[in-house]
Amino acid sequence: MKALSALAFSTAWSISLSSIATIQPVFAALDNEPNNSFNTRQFLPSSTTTVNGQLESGDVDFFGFSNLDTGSLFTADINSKTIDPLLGLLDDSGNIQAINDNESDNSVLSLLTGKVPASGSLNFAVSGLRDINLIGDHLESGSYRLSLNTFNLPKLSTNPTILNGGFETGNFSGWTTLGETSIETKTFGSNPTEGNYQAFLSTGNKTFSGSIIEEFLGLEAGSLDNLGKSLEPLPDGQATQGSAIQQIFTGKAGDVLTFDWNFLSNEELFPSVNDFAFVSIGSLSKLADVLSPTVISSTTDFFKETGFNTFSFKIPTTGIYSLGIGVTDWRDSGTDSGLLIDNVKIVSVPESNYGLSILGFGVLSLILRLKSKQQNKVKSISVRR
Ligand SMILES: [Ca+2]
Ligand SMILES: [Ca+2]
Ligand SMILES: [Ca+2]
Ligand SMILES: [Ca+2]
Repeated sequence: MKALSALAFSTAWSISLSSIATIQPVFAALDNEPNNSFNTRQFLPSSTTTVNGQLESGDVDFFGFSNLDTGSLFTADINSKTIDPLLGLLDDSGNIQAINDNESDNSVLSLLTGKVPASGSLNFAVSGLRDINLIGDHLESGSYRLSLNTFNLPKLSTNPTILNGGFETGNFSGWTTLGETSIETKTFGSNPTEGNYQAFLSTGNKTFSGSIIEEFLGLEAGSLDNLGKSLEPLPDGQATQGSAIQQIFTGKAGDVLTFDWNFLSNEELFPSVNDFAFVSIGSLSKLADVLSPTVISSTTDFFKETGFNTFSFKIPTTGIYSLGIGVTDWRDSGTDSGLLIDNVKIVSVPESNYGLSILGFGVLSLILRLKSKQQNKVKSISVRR
């Protein structure tokens, strides 16, 4: 993700703090050589959440975390002022599951997210930039900190109607969030469409895979991949990593939900890296993708944007609805896209009242016409006099 305002950073930080506040206190361990292969990995004591390590040229540090809560989500990141790191995730047999070199378009630090497997174990390898096979093919040398956080998907509650739809509280009150989300002002480079604040979602930094987003939003497994595949000609793409927000509310038949959105991207116009923004309410659909014809150059830190558009959905029957809005990388995670959201609202069109008011207006105008006729009669009488 691109440079964020101080406000955005503090918001993102407070959210990540609140989500990890329920887990154990931080226990730090030191990197202990030799730990240069999966088989000689350093097993960390239970409750260890941080490793302070030292990487040398050609060195790889393998670590094993254990006794984690199966099914909980995790973020693992490397911070360093001296090296350009790369982070690998391996399964319990040593097979590489994921690699991250740079967490976003403007950071060389590394970050991986996912779900703790049934074994309750996670295995990581810390190496230097571009060492995607984790064999020490790099010249980086310096200290780093590997941090692991685990947390559960947020608990959902139902609002009586859409709350904080314009984000004017300056936070995500009323919403649940997953991934890299922040509240932005006009300093972002694109003005809010309502008030002073808007929401921003990114495909860079602390993002989650499509399958975890689907679970978060209560979508059918594979539905994000299927939507992405419908937008490009090749058959094998995946919604690799993204962010989403959700609000569950009670909607009345005939009411219309609307919100404003602006899709931003640094991606080239290639179908194979067709990042997209989406909405789910009733069904899942695309808001915009990299190939959207309306993409214009951007006044934000992104290269291009669609500008603000308005999404509209008429509530078919009275009941509880889940509104999910998100953005995801497609196929790779190398180049970021984002989504600005503002002015989420429900426009009530109470049909019975509307009908009554038309009836009422009709009756009133009839009375006025009758009165007018009477007055005219009186007038005419008086004129005669
Ligand atoms: Ca090592
Ligand atoms: Ca890197
Ligand atoms: Ca707003
Ligand atoms: Ca991308």
